[in-house]
Amino acid sequence: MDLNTARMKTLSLILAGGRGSRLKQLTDNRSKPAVPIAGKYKIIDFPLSNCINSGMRKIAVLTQYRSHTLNQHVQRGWNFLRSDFNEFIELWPAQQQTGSDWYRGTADAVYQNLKMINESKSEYVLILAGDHVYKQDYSIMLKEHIESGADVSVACIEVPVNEADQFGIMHVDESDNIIAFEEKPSNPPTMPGNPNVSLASMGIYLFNAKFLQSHLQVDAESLTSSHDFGKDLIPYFVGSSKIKAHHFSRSSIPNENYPDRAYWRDVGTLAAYWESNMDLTKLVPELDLYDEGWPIRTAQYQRPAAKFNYNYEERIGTALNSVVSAGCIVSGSTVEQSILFNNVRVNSYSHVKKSVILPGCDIGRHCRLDRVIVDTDTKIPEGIVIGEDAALDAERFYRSSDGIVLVTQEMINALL
Ligand code: ADQ
Ligand code: ADP
Repeated sequence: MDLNTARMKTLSLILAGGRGSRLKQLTDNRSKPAVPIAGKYKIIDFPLSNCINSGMRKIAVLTQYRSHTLNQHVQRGWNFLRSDFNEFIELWPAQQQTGSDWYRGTADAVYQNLKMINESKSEYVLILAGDHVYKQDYSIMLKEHIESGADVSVACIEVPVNEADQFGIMHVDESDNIIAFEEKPSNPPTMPGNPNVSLASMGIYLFNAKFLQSHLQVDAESLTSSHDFGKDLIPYFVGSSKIKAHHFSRSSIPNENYPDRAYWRDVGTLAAYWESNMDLTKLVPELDLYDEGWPIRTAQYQRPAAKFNYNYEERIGTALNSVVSAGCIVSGSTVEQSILFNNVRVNSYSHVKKSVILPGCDIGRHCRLDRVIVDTDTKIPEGIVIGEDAALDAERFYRSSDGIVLVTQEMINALL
């Protein structure tokens, strides 16, 4: 089968039902894939854009946890594919199709949709996480998968060993057959000859459709399984099926300024979330959002351009090394090394530094914010100082061990 036909016979499933509890109150009212990122996007825009750009245009988004804003985003921003060309992006919410359970785990989420998967008459099923930030050409992975004759391929990336306990960690032989796999090991094995790195699963799986189907059936009936790809199915396939590793470095979209680095972030914790946003304020960010060859799309709304009001007497009213999105007004205040999402107001005499301000926030006059994440639509009252007194921050807001402070409207209400 040529690659083009194979692409058309691939169904992409984006798992978007998980909460992502390590993001704390940021995921109280939304699932992790719906968390805003990089000024104007939501995390799910990355796998969705990758699918479109890779020519994989049969896409289903599997939702469950607090999915309202995610559904809204996908419906409003991603409804441009044409079913008469046999292309679609559909939302597949948990709907108890196979019994009275909601999705019990990632494998069960796919199992509960087997009927629709069969109806799509796909040869290949690409399973993606909805909560990673990266640029990947899945068609390169598909090509390798077909050429290798594997039942399933798992995308992998080298990670520092001190972070490896957050991932599924594998060993491969010289032909990239996976010969061992352990989900989130407390004592992660390292790569041969390199004690500092481990080979991690990216949670991206490419299956032959028939193989997937038969194993999901067995897994669904198992009483001991937690119905999770990483915990149950992938380890089971090692030694019993043809399971291959696909190295992300071969299919990641290169950034010409960082030719040796393949950018991939599982923005699992508040610190990781903060850092991946901060990266975009660097002179040359590792994630290139300006590459017209691999555009990241999102839901677009009508908004005016960003505006800056300078106070000539006091000499304040600028944004330095910052990303400022549409609809923002920075008025007589200083924004430094920060990201302002859409429709943010920063009022006079305030100083916002190294902070991530989500859409619709209003920072009152005379505020100082340093290393703060402010959740959507939060109104910070006049004169509040955040990020200078660790004990006070921890008392009033959420402060992570890395010193990043998260502020939500509920926390502000509790202060008033
Ligand atoms: P985790 O990231 O811990 O590990 P998980 O929390 O299960 O895996 O989430 C994977 C994806 O599935 C996420 O996009 C999440 O939103 C979604 N999801 C979770 N539960 C769901 C449910 N019940 N219904 C629908 N969607 C759901 C996995 C692998 C590791 C691998 C890492 C890489 O298990 O082996 O290393 O991903 O980040
Ligand atoms: P036991 O109870 O003896 O441990 P199970 O049938 O519950 O055996 O299987 C153990 C694990 O292996 C389960 O998590 C299940 O998901 C996985 N597993 C077993 N058989 C298959 C299969 N044919 N395909 C996929 N996964 C399987």
